[in-house]
Amino acid sequence: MKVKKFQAKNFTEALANVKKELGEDAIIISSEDRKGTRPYVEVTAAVDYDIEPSGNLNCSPAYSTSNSDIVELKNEMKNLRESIEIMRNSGCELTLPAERKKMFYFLRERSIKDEYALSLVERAHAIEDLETIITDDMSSSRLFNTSYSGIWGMSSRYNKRIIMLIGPTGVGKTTTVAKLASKALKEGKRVAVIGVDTFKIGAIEQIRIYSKMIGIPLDVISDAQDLKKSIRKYNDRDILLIDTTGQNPRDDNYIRSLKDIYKTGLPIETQLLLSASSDCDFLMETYKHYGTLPVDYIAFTKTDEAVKLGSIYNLCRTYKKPVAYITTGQKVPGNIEFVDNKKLTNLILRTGSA
Ligand SMILES: Nc1nc2c(ncn2[C@@H]2O[C@H](COP(=O)(O)OP(=O)(O)OP(=O)(O)O)[C@@H](O)[C@H]2O)c(=O)[nH]1
Ligand SMILES: [Mg+2]
Repeated sequence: MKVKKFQAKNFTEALANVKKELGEDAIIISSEDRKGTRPYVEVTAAVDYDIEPSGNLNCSPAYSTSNSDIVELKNEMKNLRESIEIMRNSGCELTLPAERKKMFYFLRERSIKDEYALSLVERAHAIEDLETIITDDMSSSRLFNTSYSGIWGMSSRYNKRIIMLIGPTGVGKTTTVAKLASKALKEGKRVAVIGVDTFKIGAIEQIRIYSKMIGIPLDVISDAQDLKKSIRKYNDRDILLIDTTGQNPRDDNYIRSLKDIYKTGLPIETQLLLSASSDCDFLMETYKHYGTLPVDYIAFTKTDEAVKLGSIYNLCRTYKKPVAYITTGQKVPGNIEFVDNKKLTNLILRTGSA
């Protein structure tokens, strides 16, 4: 085990130095605020080195160890590793002052990642400050994109909006296309829907039923070339909504077929739909795959089912994408909200389901 002291301006910086030098597996043993004209934080961290496999011990000529000695040694090592693992999982928050520790647990309870919770706690003096800080963070993630022109705003270059919804299977793409189409229609826009047929049983039927119910035209296409024709056909429409079918994002053919759509050079706005009720690790992993496509916005579905919404913050902060809207139930039309950052923050900070 290697133990080392680190000094930095604040805890977050010290933690970053620990990770850089000792790696992700390092554990924090203690942390102290050093006062004075130039205050700093001193963190003591340790890392457990990998122990050579038992084969090396067995053939060591320097000691004559019996089998039972080796078994005992192995058990001790196992126990030691387990203790270290427990310490690692119990985390560095234990060294935070009481008020900050309370804030940290408050954030963790809402599924905000530990490293983000630590950085928030570092910036907040009291729990009441979190709302402003998180709202600011969410706003800065919007700055990484061209400003969001509102759901029906037109870009200056094009006189129509072509919006494609992508995302994991069953996340709510078709339902959301129907919600968006109804809303646009209600607001006086000329709308059409394009369904990408992947021969999944029932998929086209579902969007066909919705289109009929809402009273808008539907075109079913099977590849990128068809899409060009379809867009020409709907030249008189303000909003074209493209419904895709979710497939395994690890499947190269699926991602390739989506990439082909962009190769047409059409000004497609891509909204990645993710279910707010999914586990945060799953969402992060999923984003990595879809993130190879030109995602413009994230939209979170099923927020009504989610108990904790911290993953919205985690996703936005990690991938620097703005949230276009959230969906809040199965009802069509309705159950869709175009929330601003303050409202999103309030949702993230709330406890339990809404
Ligand atoms: N609770 C809840 N359910 C939703 C929401 N949005 C969609 N659903 C439900 O989720 C299920 C799947 O919705 P779909 O719209 O078919 O999902 P999809 O992404 O089109 O699925 P695939 O086309 O198979 O990839 C349906 O039962 C919807 O009613 C929501 O905001 N809240
Ligand atoms: Mg669908």
